[in-house]
Amino acid sequence: MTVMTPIFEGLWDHYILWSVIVGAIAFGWLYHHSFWFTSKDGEKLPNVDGIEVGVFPKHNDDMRLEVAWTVLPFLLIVWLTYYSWGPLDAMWTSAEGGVHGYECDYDDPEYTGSNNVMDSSGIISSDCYHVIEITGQQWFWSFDCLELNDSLCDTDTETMEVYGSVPVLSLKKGETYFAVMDSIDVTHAPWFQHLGTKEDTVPGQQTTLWLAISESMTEESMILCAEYCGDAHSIMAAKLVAHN
Ligand SMILES: [Cu+2]
Repeated sequence: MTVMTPIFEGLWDHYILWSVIVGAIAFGWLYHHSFWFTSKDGEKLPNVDGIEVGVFPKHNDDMRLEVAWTVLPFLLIVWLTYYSWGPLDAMWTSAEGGVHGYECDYDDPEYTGSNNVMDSSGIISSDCYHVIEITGQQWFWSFDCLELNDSLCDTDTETMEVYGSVPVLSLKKGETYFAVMDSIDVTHAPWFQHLGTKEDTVPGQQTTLWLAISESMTEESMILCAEYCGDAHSIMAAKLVAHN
């Protein structure tokens, strides 16, 4: 399974790289010290910390070390925040003139759809977007295409192995959708696997999620629930179809 949104692949690789570097330092240090400072059988070591039974050990610290392991991780966190800023900003862009513009005006004679395009960093931008609704409920998803015509948005049901009867949401490639979401019972979260995005649906509160269906999107992908919501949570599935 691949994530079809290159911004996440870039983020993933970058975070994995830093995890490996930090892991190598932390575990290298740990193993080095574990073996280096092991006493041999019968060896008598000098009591550098002046450890005595019943007496609190002498404080033995190193200011440079304390500063280093506070400042370096802090700088790394600042860097990773900076690095994630662009992708996160694109994921949570405004519905009022953000990277996807404004809601499409279907009466505008110049309207030709979202015409979304992906830049070299994987960020998708659009001329305009379409609004749909997603409702979470124990234990199924409901999709509402609102006023959109069938070629832009369509719903259906289908029987899938393991999951049984699941709803199908069919969206058009090159178009960008703004899902306005709600839940009628507990918290759920649709996870659009190939888009690599998920967002909570919360009872009594509206949340939103951008669904930018790029030309490179896989034809069929899964939507699962990513927030534990009770007995049938694991089979609370749906299918996303990206059509031409
Ligand atoms: Cu759920």
